[in-house]
Amino acid sequence: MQEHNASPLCDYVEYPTDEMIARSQQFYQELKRRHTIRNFSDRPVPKEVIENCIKAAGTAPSGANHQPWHFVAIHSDDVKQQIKEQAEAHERSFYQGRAGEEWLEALKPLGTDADKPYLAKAPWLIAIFSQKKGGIHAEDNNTNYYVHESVGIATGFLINALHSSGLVTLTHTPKPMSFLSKICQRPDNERAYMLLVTGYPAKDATVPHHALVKKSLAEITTFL
Ligand code: IYR
Repeated sequence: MQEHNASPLCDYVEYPTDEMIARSQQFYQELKRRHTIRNFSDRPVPKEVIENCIKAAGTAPSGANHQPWHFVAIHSDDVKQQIKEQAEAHERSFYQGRAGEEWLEALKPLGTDADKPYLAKAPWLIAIFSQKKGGIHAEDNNTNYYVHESVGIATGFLINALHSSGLVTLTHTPKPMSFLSKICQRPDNERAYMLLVTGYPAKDATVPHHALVKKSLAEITTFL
């Protein structure tokens, strides 16, 4: 290996094999309880929870450790309302034909439509931005690498952290998403990646049957 500065790995934890198996099983059971939810309560969620979850997301691996992401945590009713109005306008044209027949058919079992009341109702919207240029320091302007992969992993960490804190999420990707850059006043080197709606579920929240169908281990895995 090339010479480089490094510290000893001092926070790794090893578990006895039995415990490792039990932990992996428990983790699977925990993640299995995560569902994408579209019925949110307006019950407030402390900012500290959102901060901790974003900190957890920020530990994700990334290309050259450039951490090519920025999270805009939106609590302001005014900003949420602006996002709702613009997202619904785009979604209306999407559902009225822009999506095409095959896509609309694929969405039918989820029951989605152009109305997005949760964008104004949920206590937090987290807009995730990817950065084409940046670097290990926030003020850098170097090339970033594997941006999509890196931001995808960080988003996965964030979803997991929010779930583990006892909140529910919706991964929302209005198409196009450029309006989010304007509303959130993000610079030119950033692209809106996803909008994560988060909060408590409404009392009558439902999960579409379609979303409960998960491929089996055999279907998603090959052991060689
Ligand atoms: N963005 C739209 C449509 C939509 C697309 C996919 I792919 C989904 O899995 C769910 C919805 C909307 O939010 O309604």
